[in-house]
Amino acid sequence: MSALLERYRDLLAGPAEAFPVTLGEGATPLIHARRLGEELGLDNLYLKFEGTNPTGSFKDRGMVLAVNRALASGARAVICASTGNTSASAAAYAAAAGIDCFVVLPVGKVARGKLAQAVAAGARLISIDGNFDEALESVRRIGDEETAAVVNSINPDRIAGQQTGAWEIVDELGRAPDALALPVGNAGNITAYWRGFTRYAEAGRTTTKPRMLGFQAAGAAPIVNGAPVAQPETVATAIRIGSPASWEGATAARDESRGVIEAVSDEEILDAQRRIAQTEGVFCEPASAAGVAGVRRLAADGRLHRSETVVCVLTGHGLKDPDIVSPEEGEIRTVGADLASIRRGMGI
Ligand code: AN7
Repeated sequence: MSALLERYRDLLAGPAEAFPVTLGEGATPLIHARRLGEELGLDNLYLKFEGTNPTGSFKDRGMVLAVNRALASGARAVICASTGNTSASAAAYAAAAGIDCFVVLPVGKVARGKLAQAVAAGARLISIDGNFDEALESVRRIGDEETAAVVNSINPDRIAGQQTGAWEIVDELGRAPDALALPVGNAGNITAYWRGFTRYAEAGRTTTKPRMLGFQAAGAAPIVNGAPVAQPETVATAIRIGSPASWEGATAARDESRGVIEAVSDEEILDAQRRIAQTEGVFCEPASAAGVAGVRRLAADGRLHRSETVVCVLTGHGLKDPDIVSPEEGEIRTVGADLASIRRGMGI
């Protein structure tokens, strides 16, 4: 029984509905980032580290609901398009449910750890000579044929389950933060968080709602540009998406919350990823660092104030994409096995 879905049953599900499939999702740490906050000029900066979810990303919050409901409706298989994390999550939950999982992936653009997860869980991988947007278009059509339940965020259960991230933050802080920052790819998560805060306000569990701060990679920034990007490119492969399915949800979140959706460069993303790890010990994947890169800019130009409570959602674990930080030549000192050589290697 999913403890996450049980905890928020009153907002998510009927009283008698059963959720037998669980991997222990949710209840992720909200870390007060004092050292990083000092660097950025923010006294109340928090990191919601979604990398501690069972498959290492926020996708598990919605996948647990989507797969339980697919199972209950008699589905024998699920299918998704993915830049990596959705496929890793779908593969794991489908395995736990005892049903098949098909994943359609953009060739050569899925991080190694995510591929390994899908393969290990026994998913059937279909790699296409195309990008995520083309993969999702095909999956929509196959979904219409009803051979497999689609578990991309066009499935409303995915967005519904992902609201739990917002609810956990309010429950833990005792109120909504002043601002919430996160990366934007297919735009499901920014849609889900905003819906979650709004739902909590309606239920009387918060009196305020945060400004929503969404960040796309500069080479994959359709919402910022106001037009789809035919050939999206970024080092943050998770958000290499040119035609987001939840475009309107994202702009509604931005406009209703008086927030922003801006672009950050690959260089800013990778720099933020390193600073998060080196100041807080939290290793997230590149896409996840986009929110922190954006917050750094907003704090620097005075659009975020020192005293404001800012939560950055770190959407996925750094171990998923180890190639991004493989040591370059010279970063590892190779020395003899004797103490003197090791001391020299240490520089003492
Ligand atoms: C780490 O797995 O789209 O804006 O197919 O893996 O809700 O799409 C992943 C997206 C941010 C963007 N951070 O979230 C997929 C996929 C990480 C991600 C996003 C993704 P959305």
